[in-house]
Amino acid sequence: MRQPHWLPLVGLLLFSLISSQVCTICEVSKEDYFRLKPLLNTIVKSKYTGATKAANVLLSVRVVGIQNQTLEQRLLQRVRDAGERKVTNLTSGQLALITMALGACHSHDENFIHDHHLISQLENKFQAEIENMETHDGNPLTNYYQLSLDVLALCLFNGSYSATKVAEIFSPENKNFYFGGQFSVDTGALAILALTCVKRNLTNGKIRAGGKDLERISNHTKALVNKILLERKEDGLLGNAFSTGNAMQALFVSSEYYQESEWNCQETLNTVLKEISQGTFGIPIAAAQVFPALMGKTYLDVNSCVPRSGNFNIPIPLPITVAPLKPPSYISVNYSVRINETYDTNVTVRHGSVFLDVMEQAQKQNKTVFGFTMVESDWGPYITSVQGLKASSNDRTYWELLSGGKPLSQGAGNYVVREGENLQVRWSKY
Ligand code: CBY
Repeated sequence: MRQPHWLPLVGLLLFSLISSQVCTICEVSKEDYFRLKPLLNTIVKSKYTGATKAANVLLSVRVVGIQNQTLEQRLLQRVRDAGERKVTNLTSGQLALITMALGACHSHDENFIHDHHLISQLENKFQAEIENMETHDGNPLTNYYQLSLDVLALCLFNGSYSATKVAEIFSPENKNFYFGGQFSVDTGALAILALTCVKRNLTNGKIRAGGKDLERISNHTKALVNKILLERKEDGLLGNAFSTGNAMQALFVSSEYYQESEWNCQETLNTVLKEISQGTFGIPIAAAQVFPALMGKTYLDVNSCVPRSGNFNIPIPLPITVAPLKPPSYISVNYSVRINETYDTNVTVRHGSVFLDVMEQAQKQNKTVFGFTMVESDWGPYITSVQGLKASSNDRTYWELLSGGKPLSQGAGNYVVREGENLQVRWSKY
């Protein structure tokens, strides 16, 4: 019997309808779970002194559905400490992360959010960010990564915010999406997650808005998606290894804005797995930020978590084996501070030293020229001043770290230096 001639056409139509609905989510297959072990190790081994670091990790652990009472209790303790004692000292994004971590997966900690008025405090902090933008040439107190976290947390946990304001500030051309002219993939990704949440609430009638808000939010999302796809590297990474997890989450929730052919999710996933095996995500915050995406999850899933029992064997931290004492070997590097002039020196440090060791050594040589201050951030030490000259969010100034004239993609506490390298801290504007 002959097929009716229109049958292939119907097939084609059905196929295109279905494929435009499919979410481009790829995730690590069960057989490959063992490749995530280094991430779990990093997460379990860490001491967790900082509350926001713990919050970021708790959020990921919960969203992924890892069931581990001891780990969760340990993280919770840290996060609660911050929520109880020093909310005023927290930045808006830190409070947003703490709120999301506590609120994730309908645990009992939701009461904590309520009892400590975390949502109304977050509303105030978000407001303060916007007021600072109004008085300081569009510069928030912190940055757009944190403003995105604020909107995300307020949106997910029924705080109040204005969709019109959100549509206004998250315009993709806004300077806060760029550092020194370079689009920040991390920032764009978090903004997409926030905008998607707001869009969902507008569409399902949870919040009301002016007629143009929905359209503007959709347009912003589409433009940000395109900017992220433009930052795709040959190996599939989006931005760099540290932004890729966030970017994958953003692309998971925004698949209506790009064609399947525009992003090969599997390729990105494979490269991330390779990076894991090379030890790239060796600090807890890096492991936490990449984990959800690898399991096909996003921060928008905090209200619909599925526990994943028995799938992971949580490693028990092994006692650290001490290597037999070898006499240390030394390397020498060039180090300079650049403001308008450049101040040079040569420094000898132990093999395996990090950027910060070089800075400390130089400081010992000459405190006036190489003296510096730092604060502990979730990603390790952040350099706040050199020669007494302080970085400022209001002026968009910071101390940039470079090697051979190229900006580093790791902070001072993690970047391992090599013999003969030309290292620099440079007074820069972003
Ligand atoms: N988190 C935040 O507020 C940070 C947001 C973030 C976009 C972040 C990257 C992304 C992330 N996933 O967490 C960010 N960095 C910002 C906003 C900034 C700016 C901070 C100032 C401000 N007003 O908030 C600024 C000044 C532009 C900046 N980062 C500077 C630097 C350099 C720090 C140098 C120093 N003085 O110590 C540095 C080292 C770049 C350089 N070459 O100088 C840098 N950042 C790096 C490398 C990074 C990545 C860290 C990767 C790593 N393995 O250590 C980063 C993940 C991150 C942290 N920055 Co910034 C980006 C990346 O490479 N993908 C919210 C809070 C609640 O936790």
